[in-house]
Amino acid sequence: MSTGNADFRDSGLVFPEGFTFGSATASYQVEGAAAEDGRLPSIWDTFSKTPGKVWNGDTGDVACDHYHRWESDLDLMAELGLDAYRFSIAWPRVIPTGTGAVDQRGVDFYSRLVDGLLERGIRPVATLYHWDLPQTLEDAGGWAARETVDAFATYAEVMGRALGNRVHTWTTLNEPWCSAYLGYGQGGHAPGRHEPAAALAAVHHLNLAHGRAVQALRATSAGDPEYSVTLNFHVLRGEGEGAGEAMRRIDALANRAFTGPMLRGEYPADLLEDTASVTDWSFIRDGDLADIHQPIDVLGVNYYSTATVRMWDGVSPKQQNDGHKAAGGGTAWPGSNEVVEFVQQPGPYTAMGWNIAPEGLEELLLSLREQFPDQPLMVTENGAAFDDVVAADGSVPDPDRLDYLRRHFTAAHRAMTQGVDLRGYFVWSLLDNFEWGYGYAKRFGIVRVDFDTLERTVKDSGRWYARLAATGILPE
Ligand code: IFM
Repeated sequence: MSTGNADFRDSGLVFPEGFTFGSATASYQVEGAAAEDGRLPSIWDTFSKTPGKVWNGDTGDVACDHYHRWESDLDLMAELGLDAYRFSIAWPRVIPTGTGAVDQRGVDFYSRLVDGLLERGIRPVATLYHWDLPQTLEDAGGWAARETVDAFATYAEVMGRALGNRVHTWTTLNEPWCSAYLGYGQGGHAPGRHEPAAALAAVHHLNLAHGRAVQALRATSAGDPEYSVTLNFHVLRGEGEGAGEAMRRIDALANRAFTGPMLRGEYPADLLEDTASVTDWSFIRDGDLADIHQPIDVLGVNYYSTATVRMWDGVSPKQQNDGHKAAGGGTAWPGSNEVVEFVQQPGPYTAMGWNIAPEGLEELLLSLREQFPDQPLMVTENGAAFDDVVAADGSVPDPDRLDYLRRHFTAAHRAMTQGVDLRGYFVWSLLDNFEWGYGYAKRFGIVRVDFDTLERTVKDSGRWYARLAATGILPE
């Protein structure tokens, strides 16, 4: 079969029966309706309205207008044959000031969404936190303050009671690395702070929020949902003398700072040592690690590209090609900023400037299997931004994205043939949407959104993915 520029012959790679083919979005990136039904500002509303923070001054005020178009968006997912939809809940819709009164209109929106998914045979995979912290909580200290953890646990209880009889999988946090280090250290993400010690406090409070939320969801969910968290792992390569040390340091901050407490119940000793000049970690209290270390059914893995690090001599102009170049001004690497640099990697690159390295996904999945042999895995995000061009007939041929996905699915399949327990794969993203600091300039969707008319058009990659979801056989 051939559609547009896409060639859909089968590769012969077969995914197992029951493998989940899904797609993902996040509330602030798609919903719009920023001031509707009682929703109050999140840190991303504030940040995007601060001049110079987001490309072109773009905001999530309208985004994809998914808040109003959710039914037709669900129809689109059904047309694509998705097994599951990974969405996030906007905390400031449900508890607009972060603590206190629940706005039932917000809860009802997600309840309708979940019912709509189930009616169409699509499993709801709900993330509690994909970066839209109620601004009121940030004003009280944000993730650097322990009180935010209590507020999050209460929010988790509210959602567990409301949706826990129908949600298939609960995910507590999406990419706490970004929330902590880009939000409080590097500053390229909301709330845009440049406080290395606060970034590390945020790491701990996010870890604790995860554990407390799993407990709260378990206590309140009437059904039998699965529990998970999604981490964006850094797959590292090293260069030059001391490459191993550079990789160890970044692995500790980026990866083990989360997997250590969540999956082993301890912070890595080298992380505490590397960061001793920044903080003494006295925000860790007795009992915290036991609270964080909750069993989860599936570990969510987000993967886009690799990163290459080397020890910095402290003299040459510092390279910082870590894939997060959106101006932040601060550092995402407290304790290692003056020691390690991120060097340019060989291409090819996506429109984000991220290198395309499908072998990194295979390597990551194998490494997680080795580190956590009994932990089932799920790719909760993988995809690519490219500068799509709409064809004269209105179709959207996106061969580069299609090729990116095909190669990454192949890599995941290779990992599975080597024994990795990978349960499913969510393509980022269902829709072109608000790409944080890049606004609407970067398109990740397998469905195009025209941001003037809000019209949706399935791209060639979307049709290719529908074929994969329908057959379980990777189209070439
Ligand atoms: O758009 C983001 C998403 O919100 C989190 N993971 C990475 C994606 C692409 O940058």
